[in-house]
Amino acid sequence: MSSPHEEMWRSLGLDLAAHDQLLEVLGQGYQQIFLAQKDRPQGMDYFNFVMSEVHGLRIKELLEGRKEGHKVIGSFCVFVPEEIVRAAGATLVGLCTGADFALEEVEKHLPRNTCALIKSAFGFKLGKVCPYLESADLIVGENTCDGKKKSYESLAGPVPNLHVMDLPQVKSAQGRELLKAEFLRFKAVVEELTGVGIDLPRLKEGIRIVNDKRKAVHRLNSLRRADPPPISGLDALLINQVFFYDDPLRFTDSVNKLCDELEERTAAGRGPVAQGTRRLLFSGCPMAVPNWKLPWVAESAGAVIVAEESCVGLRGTRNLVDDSGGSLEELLEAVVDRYFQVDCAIFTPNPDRLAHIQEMVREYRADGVIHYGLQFCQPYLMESIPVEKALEEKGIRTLRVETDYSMEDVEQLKTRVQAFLEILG
Ligand code: BJ8
Repeated sequence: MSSPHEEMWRSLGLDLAAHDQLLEVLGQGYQQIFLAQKDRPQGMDYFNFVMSEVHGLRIKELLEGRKEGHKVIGSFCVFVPEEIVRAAGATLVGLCTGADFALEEVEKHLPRNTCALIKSAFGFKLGKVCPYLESADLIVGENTCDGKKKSYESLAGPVPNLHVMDLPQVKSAQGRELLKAEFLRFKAVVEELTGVGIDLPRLKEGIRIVNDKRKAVHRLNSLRRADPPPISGLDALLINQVFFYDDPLRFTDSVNKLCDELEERTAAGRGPVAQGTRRLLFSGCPMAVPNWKLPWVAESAGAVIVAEESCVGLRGTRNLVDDSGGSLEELLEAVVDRYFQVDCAIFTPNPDRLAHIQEMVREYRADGVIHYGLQFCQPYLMESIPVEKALEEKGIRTLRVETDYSMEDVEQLKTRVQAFLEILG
């Protein structure tokens, strides 16, 4: 049956046959992983709807917004300051990087030993299946890991509207200066694109919108500290993923409504699992839609994920921007301060991340940590070794997993996760 959005996808230049295939696989995976869960909160209906229309109504909405002059900016990283984008009346969207696509074509541009996340970005572009990429007026790349920074040189061919933001790798005064300079350069690019000059009231409003969105997910995360948590880790991950696509005001409202329901569930001691179920903290590389493999394996094995130390999770959302400044300059400094605290593994050294993982284990009462590293991801795989050592020294059981987006290792992962849960007792 043809989709009501077919014409829109055609106008964006998508490969309709390939895109249909992608949606079919996505739909089947969603059914099997999310809809098959028992006793989900009613508030998840909204997120089911968002996912069912993630390439449909949301794209239509963005395109209609463009007709009214609201530009769309796509990004691959949580270092892109959404506050500046909102201040200019534009919308920031995360770009699809959670599934393999057009691998053969991708490997003509990238070495085989490139992480799946970077390959996915290329695959969605070269395979013409990402309506977000094709709807964006500007795409922002960032010099984070070596893989990403070098791959943007190649991506600039098929993506001429690419702006590359340089980023520091050291948390020093010079590092902060670089971040500030790059944010100011980005602000100028956004102003030119939108024709909007970012002033104090505009930036204040942008900060308010994004802070509210982050506060809503903080509220959701806090509720997961209960035993049993009132929501599965899979559903919470999904919300953290939708964070990157949805209209921010509607998202904030929907998460807060869901949290009202979760508070009631917590008061009634109700949750998707029994009290005393083994609680896991996930830590490591970001999991973009539709990368649900490892959380699905873990929760199917009888554990519950209570938090994510990830850019699609608390690493990406923790810390608000201080909005008390009375001048544009002060607010811009506050934006820089907030982002400079993101403890991505590209920073060297990166002690804050280890401290944050330990803090999260305590706060979320995790019984163990699963460290998730994408194959060929040097920063997170390198960091996983000292992280595991430090956690184990403190008596926190840790399982290091290195995987990719294929389903080939599912059985092996099941066995390893099961054995880990047995060790946790
Ligand atoms: S701030 S984590 S979103 S860079 S998995 S591409 S690191 S080789 S994604 Fe990230 Fe920004 Fe950091 Fe967060 Fe490289 Fe690793 Fe691939 Fe990665």
